[in-house]
Amino acid sequence: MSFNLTDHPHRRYNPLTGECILVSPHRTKRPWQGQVEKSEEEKRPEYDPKCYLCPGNERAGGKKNPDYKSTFVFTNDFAALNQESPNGTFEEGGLLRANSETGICRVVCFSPRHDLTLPELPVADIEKVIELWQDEYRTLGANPNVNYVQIFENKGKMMGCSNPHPHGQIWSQSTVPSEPATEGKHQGDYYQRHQRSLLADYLKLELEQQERIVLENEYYVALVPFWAVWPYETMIISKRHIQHILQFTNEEKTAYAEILQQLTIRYDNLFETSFPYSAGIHQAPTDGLDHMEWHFHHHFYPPLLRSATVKKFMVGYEMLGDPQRDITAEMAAEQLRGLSDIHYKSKVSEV
Ligand code: H2U
Ligand code: ZN
Repeated sequence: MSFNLTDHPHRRYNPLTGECILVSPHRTKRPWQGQVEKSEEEKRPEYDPKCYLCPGNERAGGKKNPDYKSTFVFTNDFAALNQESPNGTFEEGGLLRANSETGICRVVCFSPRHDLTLPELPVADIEKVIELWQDEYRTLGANPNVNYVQIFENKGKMMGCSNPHPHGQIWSQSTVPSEPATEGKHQGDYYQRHQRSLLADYLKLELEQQERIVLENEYYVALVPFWAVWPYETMIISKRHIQHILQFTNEEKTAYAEILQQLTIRYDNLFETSFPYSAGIHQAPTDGLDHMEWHFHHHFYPPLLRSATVKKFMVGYEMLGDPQRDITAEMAAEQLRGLSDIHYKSKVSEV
């Protein structure tokens, strides 16, 4: 039998990072006798007097949230980075090295409603979140000490998220952190060699093959990348080669809100649970350069494997060798593609 990606163990290459992942599709034939259970859904109130993100409530340090009606952003009261810390370097024997780092960390509330999550928000409200991300990228990025703005969302208890109120974070800083720096380098090498965007060329291949596409609209594609590590890992990639979110047209902003909603609805429908993940935008640094090599995209890294409670462990060989997966990217994409685009909770309430 000749080698194929559906039956035989192989290593897949991630052109954005240069790393490899081990895929073992033959193992999906193993019998599974573990639990397949639904998680217990807690019913949350629209307003929780004890939530530090709800409108009108007090946060740590005594600051009071305004009675906000749509989105709300504030500087993190326990920020990992701040602007005031002193500048300096530490070096000993060439091996012990450190540099001071400054930055600004923000917390973004997606909605005043304590009981909703991104997939349950109307598209118009998700557009408001995108507009806030744009404002933050613009203003934080304009700060001469901020050279990179990382917009992200950490969702669900399983991911260590401290509060179910729909929110995300933004960490901005003077250095480009490792993940975007590596992706920037690989996109840069490709752009120099071909004068084309790495992700535009990748998207072209994916649209031809149609094997790993989950969703597509006029301006974006959501797909399980060929090199996905997490079982249901996805990426939203803009069809147009843009470097950052300030380049969206109005139509692109709406289409982005639509695909964000559609993708997260499918995620929730997969195991009929509020699907946990870490997700975030990768885009051009804000160091004043053009960065034509950069192509805007949004990563979703969800931990769940088999049910609302069974997650993938990144242990053993994966901590010491390479990440590994059994279900292929193609199988995961097929499963996500086949799900309803109506949220399971709204279906229940229709009955
Ligand atoms: P997580 O849910 O991902 O932990 O993010 C919530 C953030 O909110 C967290 O970084 C901040 C925490 O530092 N926070 C405040 O800024 N003020 C508070 O009163 C509580 C939490
Ligand atoms: Zn709340």
